Amino acid sequence: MSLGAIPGTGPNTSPLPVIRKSKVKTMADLPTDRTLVMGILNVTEDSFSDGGAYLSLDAAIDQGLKLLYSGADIIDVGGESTRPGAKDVDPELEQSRIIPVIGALVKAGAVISVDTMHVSTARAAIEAGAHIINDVSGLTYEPGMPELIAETGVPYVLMHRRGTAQSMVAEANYQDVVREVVSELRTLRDEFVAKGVAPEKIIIDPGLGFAKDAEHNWALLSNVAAIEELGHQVLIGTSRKRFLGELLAEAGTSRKPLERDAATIATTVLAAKDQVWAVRVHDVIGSRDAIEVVKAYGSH
Ligand code: PMM
Repeated sequence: MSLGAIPGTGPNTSPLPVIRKSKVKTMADLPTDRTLVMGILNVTEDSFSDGGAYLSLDAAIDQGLKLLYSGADIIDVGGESTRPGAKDVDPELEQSRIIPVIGALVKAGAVISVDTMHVSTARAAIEAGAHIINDVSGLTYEPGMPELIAETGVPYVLMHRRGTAQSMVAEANYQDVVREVVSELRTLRDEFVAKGVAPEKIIIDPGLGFAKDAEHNWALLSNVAAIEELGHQVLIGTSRKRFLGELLAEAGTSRKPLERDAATIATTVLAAKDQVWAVRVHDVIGSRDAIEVVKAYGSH
């Protein structure tokens, strides 16, 4: 679909239904009276639930527009799979996948976050109009990332992860996962602040599934308040993750990734009741609807 076909912007009629019309164009326009929904757009070969589906420019832009018209407040664009065991992607290839997509979606009025661990990609994405950097590297962040964030002043998602995509499964060892994750996030946060990043620009994410097994994920999800005590906006990503598949397993077989959206929506309800800033999901409509329910419930 071309940009000319965006509803209201050209002579063509969009084949995409507009579920929710968004007037948001910048971070400042984002609603503050409810949990936000970050829609996932993986322009990758091998992400666990949608790898390869949006690798062409047209398919990626189409999916981004679909997320936008479904009511995504933010679209998280990534060009490198982060799943356990995933191969590293060269930053140049990563940029060739995502920069044109970011440009098109910014033009369409989307607020964009960019899922990258690379300083050069983060810089190119910001130059292309991206609003937020979402860095899942955790304790292994690239040198220069705090300086870039301090220099540009863009909001930054600081996510907890131990090790790399190759090593993180073996690093899922904790005595007290909530206490240790909060403490490691505090240290990371302090490093970024010491290098000039404004504390209010830092969004904290406990990194469910990153060097965490199912028990660790449930402990963190049910103790979001301890993460919120760090004093930052909190982002939670549960969408279609393995711990939900394991919860719903039958006869020893995990529920398939594409059949985990109802469970994901249930976690959105829990996160929204805990007043997290945003949830990162594949199925935007379900989570937006759920958040409206939580908002109505909370106002009575
Ligand atoms: N999870 C994935 C990728 N990026 N970013 C943040 N901030 N938090 C997450 O939980 C997170 C992330 C893995 O999921 P995907 O492969 O479906 O994108």
